Amino acid sequence: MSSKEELLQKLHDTVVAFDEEGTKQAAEEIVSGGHDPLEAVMKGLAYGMETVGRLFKEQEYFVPEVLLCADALNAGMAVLKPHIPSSGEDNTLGRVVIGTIQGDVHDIGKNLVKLMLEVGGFTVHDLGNNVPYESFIEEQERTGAEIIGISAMLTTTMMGMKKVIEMAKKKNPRIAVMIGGAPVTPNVVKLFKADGYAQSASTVVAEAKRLMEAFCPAQ
Ligand code: B12
Repeated sequence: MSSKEELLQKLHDTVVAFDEEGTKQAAEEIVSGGHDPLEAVMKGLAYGMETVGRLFKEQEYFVPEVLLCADALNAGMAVLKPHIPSSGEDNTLGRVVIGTIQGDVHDIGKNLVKLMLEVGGFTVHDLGNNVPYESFIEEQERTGAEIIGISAMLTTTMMGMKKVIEMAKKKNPRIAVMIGGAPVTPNVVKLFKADGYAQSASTVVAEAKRLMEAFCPAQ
């Protein structure tokens, strides 16, 4: 029987090696060993994807390899997610509409943010990736969500966030918009006049709670 640390390392290594079967096995061992599945997502799968990002930057990996790594990560997620306390009736802290902006298909980070918000007690309405600007506004109106969360991973598509923020504020200045993704910095947040930001999924719940207090103090 492998230790928790060994399994976390195995999750990392198998994502990097795009060994889908290996990732699945390690995830199953996390579950059967009674280890924390959320920790396994963050410190195993997501950590593996960070390494993949570095290899992509160093041009050791190219798009096909990265896609296979994403497949391995998703295979691990499929095993772990059902064992993480998920959304339901008791998710009452607030409602979030989330999506990756138009023109952008990166959704791994957005999916992790969604997971953390659900685990943290929020109801999340996920629009997926490549989401047209207007869809964020329409879904907020349909669901009455207090927060819109937008993800962008490309410097080009990031500019669309500014448009969605302007559209949302024009409709209702009391809707909070939080943004995130690799190219988003605190300066961008200021420039785009976003209300919230999280550099990683580990701080997103605290940020969403802060926004709820600032924008919906009575609730
Ligand atoms: C995986 C990946 C892909 C996969 C995506 C698979 C998928 N289903 O997501 C594929 C292969 C499809 C891909 C394609 C492309 N990619 Co790509 N990709 C990556 C890579 C390697 C990893 C991204 C990732 O998943 N990271 C792991 C997750 C966990 O981290 P994260 O996404 O940053 O998310 C965290 C935070 O940012 C934050 N967060 C994210 N969203 C949100 C939202 C909110 C509301 C909040 C609060 C927080 C938050 O929390 C998350 C969790 O901790 C990055 C490299 C990198 N360093 O980011 C390049 C990268 C993003 N890609 C890049 C490029 C250029 C491309 C392509 C144009 C390549 C090409 N020539 O075709 C295409 C574009 C396709 C498109 N139109 O979208 C560049 C972007 C450069 C730029 N500055 O614009 C990067 C930075 C690589 C590089 N160094 O050049 N890519």
